[in-house]
Amino acid sequence: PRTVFSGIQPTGIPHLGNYLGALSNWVHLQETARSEDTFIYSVVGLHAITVSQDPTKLRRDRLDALTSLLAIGIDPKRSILFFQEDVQEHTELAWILGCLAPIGRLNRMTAYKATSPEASSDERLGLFAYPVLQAADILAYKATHVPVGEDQRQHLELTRDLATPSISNVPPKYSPFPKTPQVPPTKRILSLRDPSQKMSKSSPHVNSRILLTDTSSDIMLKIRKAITDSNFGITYDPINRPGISNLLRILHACRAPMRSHDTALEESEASTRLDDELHGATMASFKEAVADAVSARIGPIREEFARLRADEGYVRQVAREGANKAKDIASRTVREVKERIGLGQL
Ligand code: AQP
Repeated sequence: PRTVFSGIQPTGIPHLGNYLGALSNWVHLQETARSEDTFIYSVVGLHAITVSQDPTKLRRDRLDALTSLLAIGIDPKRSILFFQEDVQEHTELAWILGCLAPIGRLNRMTAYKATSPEASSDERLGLFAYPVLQAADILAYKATHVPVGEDQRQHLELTRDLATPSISNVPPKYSPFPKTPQVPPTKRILSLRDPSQKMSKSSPHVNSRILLTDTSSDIMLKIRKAITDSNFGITYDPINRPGISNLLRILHACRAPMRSHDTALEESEASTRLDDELHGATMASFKEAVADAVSARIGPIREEFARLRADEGYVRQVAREGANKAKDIASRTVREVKERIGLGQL
């Protein structure tokens, strides 16, 4: 049986990069479930506070993140949906793993270096240590599958190493963690304003990202303004034409039926399939085609989000029930781990 775990930070409404890079795969996995599989999806507030957050905004963002997961099709009858901070075992296991994680290893994490290029003594411990919390998130459920974007590969490798008996023996009798982490080979979706950066919730440029709640006219405007280049024609060339190539990937992914990322964004497939249609297209007509495909994919999500937002009581109830189910599993793991290391109940 598979145990699938993944998380999203409550740092704003999820964008097209989150959706195409990770969240659509969460739904795909749920849709292809066998009866013995377990799906655990979390809104990870403890990760969000590794950078400064406004408490009022964070409260709103937490609810919006969980609402977004319901809106894209995560079904609380089939998947456990919860707020990470409601299950204390995450922090408890993170401390235990933190006592085993080598600092040198954390120092080499590229995601950390990107956030703090010039690490100083003012750097916050939580930001530095968050891959350890991420390892705890995964190991608390002994997850066998962790569908995340490719930017998370290094963190999954740390998780796998912290789970090996030679380092931690945590958790005991734990073997099914895959030798190579389950990262879809999806290329990241890039910022519409600066294709050298990934599309991100925290970029100050609102036109750099398409939100799952954007209207068709928002989408059209943002795609029209997307930075491309002035070369002739529409060709797929991620190195020399990153802006156009990003739009091509978006077009292809939004048109693809929901399916595994193993095939969804294959570059060669993307370029050959679209070549015929786009041969001779102008930049304006190309952008219009991209905007139409994005609107068609996101429209139903936006409508479902609006419906659920009017029913906050339901969303809170899903979170409460999810936290109880998650706690049942995570507390068993933490009990086993504490026994193992000599901290079991006397
Ligand atoms: N641009 C992207 N392309 C593909 N996948 C992406 N992910 C994030 N950005 C892209 C994947 O989305 C999942 C959830 O992301 P997260 O909420 O944990 O935050 P993040 O990775 O730090 O991404 P953001 O959206 O840019 O948030 P902020 O601005 O708050 O840091 C992850 O699986 C991630 O890989």
